[in-house]
Amino acid sequence: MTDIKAALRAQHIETPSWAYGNSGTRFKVFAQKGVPRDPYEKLADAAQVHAYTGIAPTVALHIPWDKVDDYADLARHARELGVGIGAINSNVFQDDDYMLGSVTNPAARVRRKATDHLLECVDIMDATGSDTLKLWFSDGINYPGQDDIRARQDRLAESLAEVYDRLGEGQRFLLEYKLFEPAFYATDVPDWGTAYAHCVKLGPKAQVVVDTGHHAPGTNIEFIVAFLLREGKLGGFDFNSRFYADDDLMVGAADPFQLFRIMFEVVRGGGLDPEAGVAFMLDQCHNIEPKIPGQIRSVMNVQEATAKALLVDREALAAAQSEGDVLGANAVFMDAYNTDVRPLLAELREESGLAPDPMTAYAKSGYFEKIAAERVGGNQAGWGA
Ligand code: RM4
Ligand code: MN
Repeated sequence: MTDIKAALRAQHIETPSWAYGNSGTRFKVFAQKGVPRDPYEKLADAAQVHAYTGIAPTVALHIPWDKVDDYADLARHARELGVGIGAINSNVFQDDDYMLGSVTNPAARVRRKATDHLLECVDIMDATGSDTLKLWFSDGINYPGQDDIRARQDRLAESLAEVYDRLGEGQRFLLEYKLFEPAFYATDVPDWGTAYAHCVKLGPKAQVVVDTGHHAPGTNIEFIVAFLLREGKLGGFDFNSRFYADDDLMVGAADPFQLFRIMFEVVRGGGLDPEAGVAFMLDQCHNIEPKIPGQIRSVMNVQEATAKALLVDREALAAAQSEGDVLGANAVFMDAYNTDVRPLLAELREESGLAPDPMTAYAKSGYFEKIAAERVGGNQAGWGA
Protein backbone atom coordinates (compact mmCIF):
# COMPACT_ATOMS: atom_id res chain seq x y z
CA MET A 1 0.00 0.00 0.00
CA THR A 2 2.90 2.37 0.69
CA ASP A 3 4.20 1.77 -2.84
CA ILE A 4 0.78 2.39 -4.32
CA LYS A 5 0.41 5.64 -2.43
CA ALA A 6 3.89 6.78 -3.45
CA ALA A 7 3.11 6.07 -7.10
CA LEU A 8 -0.16 7.97 -6.84
CA ARG A 9 1.56 10.93 -5.22
CA ALA A 10 4.11 11.04 -8.03
CA GLN A 11 1.51 11.08 -10.82
CA HIS A 12 0.88 14.44 -12.43
CA ILE A 13 -2.07 15.21 -14.64
CA GLU A 14 -1.89 18.22 -16.92
CA THR A 15 -4.99 20.25 -17.64
CA PRO A 16 -5.51 22.15 -20.91
CA SER A 17 -5.97 25.92 -20.93
CA TRP A 18 -8.73 25.57 -23.52
CA ALA A 19 -10.90 23.55 -21.15
CA TYR A 20 -11.46 26.69 -19.07
CA GLY A 21 -12.79 28.79 -21.95
CA ASN A 22 -16.11 28.52 -23.70
CA SER A 23 -16.43 25.68 -26.14
CA GLY A 24 -19.16 23.83 -27.89
CA THR A 25 -20.01 21.82 -30.90
CA ARG A 26 -20.10 23.11 -34.45
CA PHE A 27 -23.75 23.91 -33.82
CA LYS A 28 -23.51 26.17 -30.79
CA VAL A 29 -21.14 27.42 -28.15
CA PHE A 30 -22.98 28.00 -24.87
CA ALA A 31 -21.29 30.80 -22.95
CA GLN A 32 -20.88 30.30 -19.21
CA LYS A 33 -20.54 32.77 -16.37
CA GLY A 34 -17.11 33.50 -14.94
CA VAL A 35 -15.22 32.16 -17.94
CA PRO A 36 -11.63 33.52 -18.24
CA ARG A 37 -11.01 36.46 -20.56
CA ASP A 38 -7.30 35.83 -21.07
CA PRO A 39 -4.57 33.23 -20.49
CA TYR A 40 -3.79 34.72 -17.07
CA GLU A 41 -7.31 33.98 -15.88
CA LYS A 42 -7.21 30.51 -17.43
CA LEU A 43 -4.12 29.76 -15.35
CA ALA A 44 -5.88 31.02 -12.23
CA ASP A 45 -8.69 28.51 -12.85
CA ALA A 46 -6.26 25.70 -13.56
CA ALA A 47 -4.55 26.51 -10.25
CA GLN A 48 -7.86 25.77 -8.53
CA VAL A 49 -7.90 22.28 -10.00
CA HIS A 50 -4.42 21.73 -8.62
CA ALA A 51 -5.32 23.26 -5.25
CA TYR A 52 -8.12 20.72 -4.68
CA THR A 53 -6.68 17.61 -6.31
CA GLY A 54 -3.00 18.16 -5.49
CA ILE A 55 -1.95 16.36 -8.68
CA ALA A 56 -2.53 18.82 -11.51
CA PRO A 57 0.51 21.12 -11.30
CA THR A 58 0.91 21.96 -15.00
CA VAL A 59 -1.24 23.59 -17.66
CA ALA A 60 -0.97 23.08 -21.42
CA LEU A 61 -1.10 26.19 -23.60
CA HIS A 62 -2.52 26.47 -27.08
CA ILE A 63 -1.03 28.93 -29.52
CA PRO A 64 -2.49 31.29 -30.74
CA TRP A 65 -5.42 30.94 -28.30
CA ASP A 66 -3.01 31.74 -25.47
CA LYS A 67 -0.95 34.34 -27.26
CA VAL A 68 0.52 36.96 -24.91
CA ASP A 69 3.15 39.65 -25.33
CA ASP A 70 5.43 38.31 -22.66
CA TYR A 71 5.57 34.54 -22.22
CA ALA A 72 8.15 34.70 -19.45
CA ASP A 73 5.71 36.88 -17.54
CA LEU A 74 2.92 34.36 -18.11
CA ALA A 75 5.17 31.61 -16.77
CA ARG A 76 5.97 33.77 -13.74
CA HIS A 77 2.26 34.31 -13.15
CA ALA A 78 1.74 30.53 -13.30
CA ARG A 79 4.49 29.95 -10.75
CA GLU A 80 2.95 32.51 -8.39
CA LEU A 81 -0.29 30.57 -8.61
CA GLY A 82 1.53 27.34 -7.79
CA VAL A 83 1.39 25.81 -11.27
CA GLY A 84 3.73 25.56 -14.25
CA ILE A 85 3.46 25.65 -18.03
CA GLY A 86 3.13 22.24 -19.62
CA ALA A 87 2.96 21.29 -23.28
CA ILE A 88 2.75 23.95 -25.95
CA ASN A 89 0.04 22.96 -28.44
CA SER A 90 0.48 24.24 -31.96
CA ASN A 91 -2.43 25.29 -34.12
CA VAL A 92 -2.17 25.02 -37.87
CA PHE A 93 -5.84 24.38 -38.44
CA GLN A 94 -7.60 27.72 -38.03
CA ASP A 95 -6.23 29.93 -40.75
CA ASP A 96 -7.81 30.38 -44.18
CA ASP A 97 -4.49 29.43 -45.73
CA TYR A 98 -4.80 25.91 -44.34
CA MET A 99 -7.90 24.86 -46.25
CA LEU A 100 -5.88 22.33 -48.27
CA GLY A 101 -3.50 21.48 -45.47
CA SER A 102 -0.74 23.06 -43.41
CA VAL A 103 2.65 21.34 -43.53
CA THR A 104 1.36 19.02 -46.27
CA ASN A 105 -0.21 21.79 -48.36
CA PRO A 106 0.68 21.63 -52.07
CA ALA A 107 1.74 25.32 -51.88
CA ALA A 108 5.26 25.90 -50.59
CA ARG A 109 4.28 29.30 -49.18
CA VAL A 110 1.64 27.76 -46.93
CA ARG A 111 3.96 24.98 -45.81
CA ARG A 112 6.57 27.60 -44.87
CA LYS A 113 3.99 29.56 -42.88
CA ALA A 114 2.86 26.43 -41.01
CA THR A 115 6.39 25.30 -40.19
CA ASP A 116 7.25 28.82 -39.05
CA HIS A 117 4.35 28.63 -36.61
CA LEU A 118 5.71 25.35 -35.22
CA LEU A 119 9.13 26.95 -34.82
CA GLU A 120 7.51 29.89 -33.04
CA CYS A 121 5.99 27.37 -30.62
CA VAL A 122 9.52 26.16 -29.81
CA ASP A 123 10.48 29.78 -29.08
CA ILE A 124 7.54 29.86 -26.66
CA MET A 125 8.82 26.68 -25.04
CA ASP A 126 12.15 28.43 -24.52
CA ALA A 127 10.46 31.45 -22.98
CA THR A 128 8.13 29.50 -20.68
CA GLY A 129 10.43 26.63 -19.78
CA SER A 130 8.08 24.10 -21.36
CA ASP A 131 9.79 20.92 -22.52
CA THR A 132 7.05 19.54 -24.76
CA LEU A 133 5.59 20.60 -28.09
CA LYS A 134 2.40 18.90 -29.18
CA LEU A 135 1.72 18.64 -32.88
CA TRP A 136 -1.66 17.85 -34.27
CA PHE A 137 -2.34 18.30 -37.97
CA SER A 138 -5.83 18.54 -39.35
CA ASP A 139 -4.25 17.89 -42.75
CA GLY A 140 -5.85 15.50 -45.16
CA ILE A 141 -7.98 15.30 -48.26
CA ASN A 142 -11.69 14.90 -48.81
CA TYR A 143 -11.72 13.24 -52.21
CA PRO A 144 -9.77 10.48 -53.92
CA GLY A 145 -7.30 12.05 -56.30
CA GLN A 146 -7.49 15.47 -54.63
CA ASP A 147 -3.78 15.41 -53.84
CA ASP A 148 -0.90 12.95 -53.89
CA ILE A 149 -1.04 10.97 -50.64
CA ARG A 150 2.61 10.00 -50.90
CA ALA A 151 3.88 13.51 -51.68
CA ARG A 152 1.99 14.76 -48.64
CA GLN A 153 3.95 12.31 -46.48
CA ASP A 154 7.19 13.72 -47.94
CA ARG A 155 6.11 17.28 -47.12
CA LEU A 156 5.11 16.24 -43.61
CA ALA A 157 8.47 14.54 -43.05
CA GLU A 158 10.33 17.60 -44.28
CA SER A 159 8.52 19.94 -41.89
CA LEU A 160 8.85 17.57 -38.94
CA ALA A 161 12.59 17.28 -39.55
CA GLU A 162 13.00 21.05 -39.50
CA VAL A 163 11.11 21.34 -36.22
CA TYR A 164 12.99 18.40 -34.76
CA ASP A 165 16.33 20.05 -35.53
CA ARG A 166 15.21 23.23 -33.79
CA LEU A 167 14.47 21.41 -30.50
CA GLY A 168 16.87 22.26 -27.71
CA GLU A 169 18.39 20.16 -24.98
CA GLY A 170 15.67 18.50 -22.90
CA GLN A 171 12.92 19.43 -25.38
CA ARG A 172 10.78 17.02 -27.37
CA PHE A 173 7.77 16.94 -29.59
CA LEU A 174 4.78 14.67 -29.44
CA LEU A 175 3.06 13.79 -32.69
CA GLU A 176 -0.67 13.26 -32.41
CA TYR A 177 -2.79 11.17 -34.76
CA LYS A 178 -6.50 11.16 -35.49
CA LEU A 179 -8.28 8.94 -37.96
CA PHE A 180 -10.57 11.48 -39.58
CA GLU A 181 -12.08 14.94 -39.20
CA PRO A 182 -11.83 17.56 -40.51
CA ALA A 183 -10.52 15.58 -43.49
CA PHE A 184 -12.97 12.89 -44.45
CA TYR A 185 -11.23 10.72 -47.01
CA ALA A 186 -7.53 10.48 -46.09
CA THR A 187 -5.88 12.10 -43.08
CA ASP A 188 -2.11 12.60 -43.25
CA VAL A 189 -1.44 11.35 -39.70
CA PRO A 190 -4.43 9.03 -39.24
CA ASP A 191 -3.06 6.44 -36.83
CA TRP A 192 -0.35 5.54 -34.35
CA GLY A 193 1.59 3.57 -36.95
CA THR A 194 2.06 6.64 -39.14
CA ALA A 195 2.99 8.81 -36.17
CA TYR A 196 5.34 6.12 -34.87
CA ALA A 197 7.13 5.68 -38.21
CA HIS A 198 7.81 9.41 -38.49
CA CYS A 199 9.00 9.57 -34.88
CA VAL A 200 11.31 6.58 -35.21
CA LYS A 201 12.95 8.10 -38.26
CA LEU A 202 13.50 11.41 -36.45
CA GLY A 203 14.98 10.15 -33.21
CA PRO A 204 14.48 10.15 -29.44
CA LYS A 205 13.06 13.66 -29.17
CA ALA A 206 10.01 12.65 -31.22
CA GLN A 207 7.32 10.58 -29.56
CA VAL A 208 3.71 9.67 -30.12
CA VAL A 209 0.79 11.10 -28.14
CA VAL A 210 -2.35 9.03 -27.77
CA ASP A 211 -5.54 11.08 -27.75
CA THR A 212 -8.05 8.55 -26.50
CA GLY A 213 -10.82 10.05 -28.63
CA HIS A 214 -8.96 9.73 -31.91
CA HIS A 215 -9.59 6.10 -32.82
CA ALA A 216 -12.17 4.11 -34.70
CA PRO A 217 -14.83 2.57 -32.46
CA GLY A 218 -13.67 -0.74 -31.08
CA THR A 219 -9.94 0.04 -31.34
CA ASN A 220 -7.93 -1.62 -28.59
CA ILE A 221 -6.19 1.49 -27.25
CA GLU A 222 -4.42 -0.33 -24.44
CA PHE A 223 -2.65 -2.48 -27.01
CA ILE A 224 -1.32 0.66 -28.70
CA VAL A 225 -0.21 1.96 -25.30
CA ALA A 226 1.58 -1.29 -24.45
CA PHE A 227 3.32 -1.33 -27.83
CA LEU A 228 4.47 2.29 -27.78
CA LEU A 229 5.70 2.08 -24.20
CA ARG A 230 7.69 -1.03 -25.01
CA GLU A 231 9.36 0.89 -27.83
CA GLY A 232 10.04 3.96 -25.68
CA LYS A 233 7.79 5.99 -27.98
CA LEU A 234 4.82 6.77 -25.76
CA GLY A 235 5.19 10.48 -25.11
CA GLY A 236 1.87 10.95 -23.40
CA PHE A 237 -1.88 11.04 -23.49
CA ASP A 238 -4.58 13.45 -24.42
CA PHE A 239 -7.28 11.99 -22.21
CA ASN A 240 -10.96 12.42 -22.91
CA SER A 241 -13.82 10.07 -23.64
CA ARG A 242 -16.14 9.45 -26.47
CA PHE A 243 -19.28 7.61 -27.37
CA TYR A 244 -19.16 8.21 -31.12
CA ALA A 245 -16.31 10.21 -32.67
CA ASP A 246 -13.98 12.80 -31.14
CA ASP A 247 -16.52 13.77 -28.48
CA ASP A 248 -13.99 15.33 -26.04
CA LEU A 249 -16.11 14.35 -23.05
CA MET A 250 -14.71 13.94 -19.56
CA VAL A 251 -12.17 11.13 -19.41
CA GLY A 252 -13.55 8.01 -17.76
CA ALA A 253 -17.12 9.17 -18.23
CA ALA A 254 -17.99 7.00 -21.21
CA ASP A 255 -15.90 3.95 -20.40
CA PRO A 256 -14.12 3.81 -17.05
CA PHE A 257 -13.18 0.18 -17.72
CA GLN A 258 -11.25 1.17 -20.84
CA LEU A 259 -9.43 3.85 -18.85
CA PHE A 260 -8.50 1.21 -16.28
CA ARG A 261 -7.21 -1.12 -19.00
CA ILE A 262 -5.11 1.69 -20.44
CA MET A 263 -3.72 2.61 -17.03
CA PHE A 264 -2.91 -1.03 -16.34
CA GLU A 265 -0.71 -1.13 -19.44
CA VAL A 266 0.92 2.12 -18.32
CA VAL A 267 1.69 0.62 -14.92
CA ARG A 268 2.80 -2.68 -16.46
CA GLY A 269 5.15 -0.89 -18.85
CA GLY A 270 6.74 1.36 -16.21
CA GLY A 271 5.00 4.41 -17.62
CA LEU A 272 4.20 5.84 -14.20
CA ASP A 273 7.87 6.31 -13.39
CA PRO A 274 8.66 9.99 -13.85
CA GLU A 275 11.77 8.97 -15.86
CA ALA A 276 9.51 7.34 -18.44
CA GLY A 277 8.40 10.85 -19.39
CA VAL A 278 4.80 9.92 -20.12
CA ALA A 279 2.70 13.09 -19.96
CA PHE A 280 -0.81 12.54 -18.62
CA MET A 281 -2.68 15.39 -20.24
CA LEU A 282 -6.37 16.08 -20.57
CA ASP A 283 -7.78 17.31 -23.87
CA GLN A 284 -11.41 18.02 -23.26
CA CYS A 285 -14.00 20.60 -24.16
CA HIS A 286 -16.65 21.02 -21.54
CA ASN A 287 -19.52 22.31 -23.54
CA ILE A 288 -22.43 21.90 -21.13
CA GLU A 289 -20.84 21.23 -17.73
CA PRO A 290 -19.08 23.86 -15.58
CA LYS A 291 -15.40 24.00 -16.51
CA ILE A 292 -13.41 23.87 -13.27
CA PRO A 293 -15.42 21.08 -11.62
CA GLY A 294 -15.41 19.28 -14.99
CA GLN A 295 -11.63 19.29 -14.86
CA ILE A 296 -11.54 18.26 -11.20
CA ARG A 297 -13.82 15.31 -11.96
CA SER A 298 -11.61 14.30 -14.89
CA VAL A 299 -8.42 14.45 -12.84
CA MET A 300 -10.13 12.30 -10.20
CA ASN A 301 -11.25 9.81 -12.84
CA VAL A 302 -7.69 9.34 -14.08
CA GLN A 303 -6.47 9.02 -10.51
CA GLU A 304 -9.10 6.39 -9.69
CA ALA A 305 -8.24 4.35 -12.77
CA THR A 306 -4.55 4.61 -11.87
CA ALA A 307 -5.19 3.46 -8.30
CA LYS A 308 -7.15 0.44 -9.55
CA ALA A 309 -4.42 -0.38 -12.06
CA LEU A 310 -1.84 -0.26 -9.25
CA LEU A 311 -4.01 -2.59 -7.19
CA VAL A 312 -3.79 -5.43 -9.70
CA ASP A 313 -1.99 -8.27 -7.93
CA ARG A 314 0.72 -8.66 -10.54
CA GLU A 315 2.26 -11.73 -8.93
CA ALA A 316 -1.05 -13.56 -8.81
CA LEU A 317 -1.75 -12.43 -12.35
CA ALA A 318 1.61 -13.69 -13.63
CA ALA A 319 1.11 -17.01 -11.86
CA ALA A 320 -2.34 -17.49 -13.36
CA GLN A 321 -1.07 -16.47 -16.78
CA SER A 322 1.85 -18.87 -16.73
CA GLU A 323 -0.45 -21.71 -15.69
CA GLY A 324 -2.78 -20.89 -18.52
CA ASP A 325 -5.51 -20.20 -15.97
CA VAL A 326 -7.74 -18.04 -18.13
CA LEU A 327 -10.50 -17.48 -15.60
CA GLY A 328 -8.10 -17.03 -12.69
CA ALA A 329 -6.09 -14.37 -14.53
CA ASN A 330 -9.21 -12.54 -15.56
CA ALA A 331 -10.51 -12.67 -11.97
CA VAL A 332 -7.32 -11.07 -10.63
CA PHE A 333 -7.71 -8.30 -13.17
CA MET A 334 -11.40 -7.74 -12.44
CA ASP A 335 -10.89 -7.81 -8.66
CA ALA A 336 -8.74 -4.72 -8.95
CA TYR A 337 -11.16 -2.99 -11.28
CA ASN A 338 -14.07 -3.72 -8.96
CA THR A 339 -12.32 -2.33 -5.88
CA ASP A 340 -13.71 0.94 -4.56
CA VAL A 341 -10.57 3.09 -4.37
CA ARG A 342 -12.36 6.25 -3.29
CA PRO A 343 -11.60 5.75 0.45
CA LEU A 344 -7.92 5.19 -0.37
CA LEU A 345 -7.76 8.39 -2.42
CA ALA A 346 -9.59 10.38 0.26
CA GLU A 347 -7.02 9.15 2.78
CA LEU A 348 -4.18 10.05 0.44
CA ARG A 349 -5.51 13.60 0.07
CA GLU A 350 -5.96 14.03 3.80
CA GLU A 351 -2.39 12.89 4.33
CA SER A 352 -1.32 15.74 2.05
CA GLY A 353 -3.47 18.27 3.89
CA LEU A 354 -6.20 18.35 1.25
CA ALA A 355 -9.94 17.94 1.67
CA PRO A 356 -11.00 14.32 1.08
CA ASP A 357 -13.48 15.24 -1.64
CA PRO A 358 -12.19 17.83 -4.13
CA MET A 359 -15.60 18.30 -5.74
CA THR A 360 -17.35 19.45 -2.57
CA ALA A 361 -14.35 21.38 -1.34
CA TYR A 362 -14.27 23.39 -4.57
CA ALA A 363 -18.04 23.91 -4.57
CA LYS A 364 -17.90 25.25 -1.01
CA SER A 365 -14.90 27.49 -1.66
CA GLY A 366 -16.91 30.32 -3.25
CA TYR A 367 -14.43 30.59 -6.14
CA PHE A 368 -17.11 30.20 -8.79
CA GLU A 369 -19.29 32.91 -7.24
CA LYS A 370 -16.23 35.15 -7.10
CA ILE A 371 -15.23 34.76 -10.76
CA ALA A 372 -18.85 35.00 -11.90
CA ALA A 373 -19.12 38.36 -10.14
CA GLU A 374 -15.67 39.65 -11.09
CA ARG A 375 -15.31 38.59 -14.69
CA VAL A 376 -17.79 40.88 -16.32
CA GLY A 377 -16.98 42.71 -19.51
CA GLY A 378 -14.17 41.84 -21.86
CA ASN A 379 -14.17 38.93 -24.26
CA GLN A 380 -14.61 35.47 -22.85
CA ALA A 381 -12.01 32.99 -24.03
CA GLY A 382 -13.13 30.36 -26.44
CA TRP A 383 -11.54 28.15 -28.98
CA GLY A 384 -13.05 30.14 -31.73
CA ALA A 385 -14.62 27.42 -33.84
C1 RM4 B 1 -7.43 18.50 -31.71
C2 RM4 B 1 -6.33 17.73 -31.04
C3 RM4 B 1 -5.37 18.60 -30.25
C4 RM4 B 1 -6.02 19.72 -29.55
C5 RM4 B 1 -7.07 20.40 -30.37
C6 RM4 B 1 -7.85 21.40 -29.53
O1 RM4 B 1 -8.48 17.65 -32.06
O2 RM4 B 1 -6.90 16.77 -30.20
O3 RM4 B 1 -4.68 17.83 -29.32
O4 RM4 B 1 -4.99 20.62 -29.33
O5 RM4 B 1 -7.97 19.49 -30.90
MN1 MN C 1 -5.73 16.00 -28.58
